[in-house]
Amino acid sequence: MLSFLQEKRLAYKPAIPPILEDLSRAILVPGAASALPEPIAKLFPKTHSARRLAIQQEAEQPGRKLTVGVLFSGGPAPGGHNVLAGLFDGLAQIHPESTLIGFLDGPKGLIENRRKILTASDIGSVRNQGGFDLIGSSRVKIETPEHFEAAAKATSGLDALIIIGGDDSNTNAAFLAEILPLSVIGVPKTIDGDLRSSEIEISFGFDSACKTYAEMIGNIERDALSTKKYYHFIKLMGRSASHIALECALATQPNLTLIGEEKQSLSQIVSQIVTLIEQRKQTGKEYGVILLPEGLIEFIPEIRSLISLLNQLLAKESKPELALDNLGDEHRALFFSLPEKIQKQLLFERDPHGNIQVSKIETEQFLLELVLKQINISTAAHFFGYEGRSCLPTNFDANYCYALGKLAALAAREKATGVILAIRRLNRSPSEWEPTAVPIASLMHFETRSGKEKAVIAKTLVDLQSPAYGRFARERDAWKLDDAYRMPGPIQFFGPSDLTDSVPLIL
Ligand code: FBP
Repeated sequence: MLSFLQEKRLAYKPAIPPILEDLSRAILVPGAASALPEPIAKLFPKTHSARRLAIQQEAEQPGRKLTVGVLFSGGPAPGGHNVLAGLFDGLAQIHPESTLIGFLDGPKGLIENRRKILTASDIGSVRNQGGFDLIGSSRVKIETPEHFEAAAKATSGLDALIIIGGDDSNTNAAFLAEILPLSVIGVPKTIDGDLRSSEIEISFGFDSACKTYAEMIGNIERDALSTKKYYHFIKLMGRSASHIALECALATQPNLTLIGEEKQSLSQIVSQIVTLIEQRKQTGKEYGVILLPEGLIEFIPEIRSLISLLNQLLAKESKPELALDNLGDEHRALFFSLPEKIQKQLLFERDPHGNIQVSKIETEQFLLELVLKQINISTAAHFFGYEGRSCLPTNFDANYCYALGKLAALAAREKATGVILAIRRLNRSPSEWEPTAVPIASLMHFETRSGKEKAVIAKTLVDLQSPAYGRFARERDAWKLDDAYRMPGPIQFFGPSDLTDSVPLIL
């Protein structure tokens, strides 16, 4: 049985740009083509010349019965079910006999052709709800000729395949668009906020996840103020980039927030923390709150170089011990100087896309131990990650996702392919949002993954020149000693729109 709030949320009507209200009167028109670097263009002969698409009002378009497949890929992000809802409603608007097929458990289900026709009652049960559970997800990479063949079989007869995923899943989408004789359309999902470009202002899920973490951080700040006894080390999910840490820092103003992109060495980080603790002690404060992004460890220059070498060696050696034998003296010394737990975690299997699984590395514990070697304090370590990935989406994410779903239906009718959907002007009211679509290949670069050079969508890191980082850098010193803590409280769904419709601070 649903909770009272879940039921109330089922009835919420997402706000979307007027142009997406009636898809029979909208079309997509090509804009300027962006020239791609030769090696990328070569990999995408079919879609490299795809143009950015803009939406335009038109006279009523003839309806076309569409059969569209959809899948979630990677970690959950709040709002995903609303992409399905927008897509379902959009397809029904285009033609009442259109069909939406969900591939079960993400790319894995696509390869195995496990599917489910989504009905009005299925969709009705997940409107404005968190999670991806209606059809599930997985992190499987579609890369072998057998995978591509299986995907082609599973999608035969479909007009379009919509892939709702992060950077690696949309990389998959770009390669599928090259070989499948149907539209392959990407939707930017990830709580990490690292799938961004001039067109993709933020991925969906980021807002709800950050607001969940910010609520928890605010509660811890109040606890710290009340009991005055612990230093809380809080690691925040978000993979390599520190967008979540930056957003949460702006929302809660803790005493210290480490930003990976500042690329400090391990000793600089530890001495910064120790200095903070000493200074606070002088003012009589023996407690505090410190935020760190899960990807911090990847940015510490000496560890970054160790991880990159390990990635190469682990891609070649079946046994991690053999990889260790081939580390040079310097890297070996560093590796064995790390706590045993961290050594093991650095060797954990890479994810199917070749990424180190930073969420499994206990960086908060590691830093805390290094600090405790220099100064005596009472500490508590936390990791906020999975708690934020499947919560009820904020109005921002519910609206954004529903709009993306409707845009996906339109893009399917317009036979767009090899593109990722985007909505611009997200910091304004939904009535002013600008739907668009950009060629996925235009977001790509080459990167070493599993020991090989591969074309992948570049992860967007925190820009140290951005206004959001600038504000953080200007204000953070004042948060060190004064306890300027802010408690944003839980996500609000009812009440004044300043509370219910706020947008991510980094926008
Ligand atoms: P996506 O890129 O798939 O959206 O991943 C989001 C994320 O939550 C990361 O922040 C985190 O590092 C990772 O998933 C954890 O992965 P898993 O769910 O496999 O433990």
